[in-house]
Amino acid sequence: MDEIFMRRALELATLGRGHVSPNPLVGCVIVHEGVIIGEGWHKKYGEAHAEVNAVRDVTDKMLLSHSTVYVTLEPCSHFGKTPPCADMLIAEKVKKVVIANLDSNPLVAGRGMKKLQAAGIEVITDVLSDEGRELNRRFFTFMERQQPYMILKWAETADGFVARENFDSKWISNELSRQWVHRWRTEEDAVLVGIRTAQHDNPRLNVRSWTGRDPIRIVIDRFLKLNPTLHLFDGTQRTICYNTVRSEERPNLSFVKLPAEDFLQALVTDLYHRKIQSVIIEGGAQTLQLFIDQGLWDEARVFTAPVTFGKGISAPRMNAKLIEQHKIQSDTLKIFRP
Ligand code: AOF
Ligand code: ZN
Repeated sequence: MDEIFMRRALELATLGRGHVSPNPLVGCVIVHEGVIIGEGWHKKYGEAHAEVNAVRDVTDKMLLSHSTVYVTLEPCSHFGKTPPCADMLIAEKVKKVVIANLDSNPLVAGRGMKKLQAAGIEVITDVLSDEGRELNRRFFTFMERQQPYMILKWAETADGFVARENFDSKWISNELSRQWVHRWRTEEDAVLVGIRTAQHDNPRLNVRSWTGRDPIRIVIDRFLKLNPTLHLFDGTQRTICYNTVRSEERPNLSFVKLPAEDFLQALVTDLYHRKIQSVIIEGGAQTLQLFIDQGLWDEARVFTAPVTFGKGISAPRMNAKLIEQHKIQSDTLKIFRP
């Protein structure tokens, strides 16, 4: 039974996708004598936590003292943007709390659970913990490794090329695959490209064929060679240009100087300090390969289209494990992990 209710809580948690970062996705169900009497999830960054929304959803508050709370993440113990959920559950005198994952946020990290136990509430942890870790892989990576969750994305031909030598081949994947990419942009905090992609494709890196918020744009331009008239610099969307020359703030556009040595590591650390929890790297091949070679990636999403170029710029190479495969009309999408 615990797993059934936790599965529902995990499902509710996903409804916050694209709205809660850098907070985790959290869902909560409250069960009285085998019946769900309240449901909630963390809907928006800075707003009420899942437990608060679930308790609000309960009509007869008298039932709470005989109820079990299923929550995908350990209830918080700190005053953040909202007061501690653990205190609220104690005040409501709930009987039992079942948790999928403990919170890796150093402000919480087990304290929420201890608070509940000290108040005499029974606590069970690690129910569907693998599913919970997977759901919040961005949050856990960010908290535990102090760097964003890095997703690589590219489209390659059947014979393994991502572009022609003269870069005149902008589209390899089909329109539906490209729509998937727009959805992904709404789900991650930032999109990153290297200098060659910025130059040759002049991308906008916004969300057009899906609904949701635009990601922060990140471009690597070590020597500030890029043309300032590119879409990336138009100030319509928060943009960060990492370089080795100078730092400068403009409206919606930050130039950030990093040391030439350990440039990529400095870049991910800077993203961490800016609370950017996940990044999707959209190219080009050279930039993708740099992140792969430094071991700075957590997931790769590769489209393969049924076309051949014969020659061109080769797709990145990596040591990876295939974990998922989808057919998107004529394209194949493969998802890998290191
Ligand atoms: C919970 N339930 O639904 C979430 C939690 O600034 P705040 O107050 O929103 O706190 C953010 C932190 O609280 C976040 O980093 C994580 O540790 C925890 N998130 N905790 O009990 C929730 N979203
Ligand atoms: Zn909380």
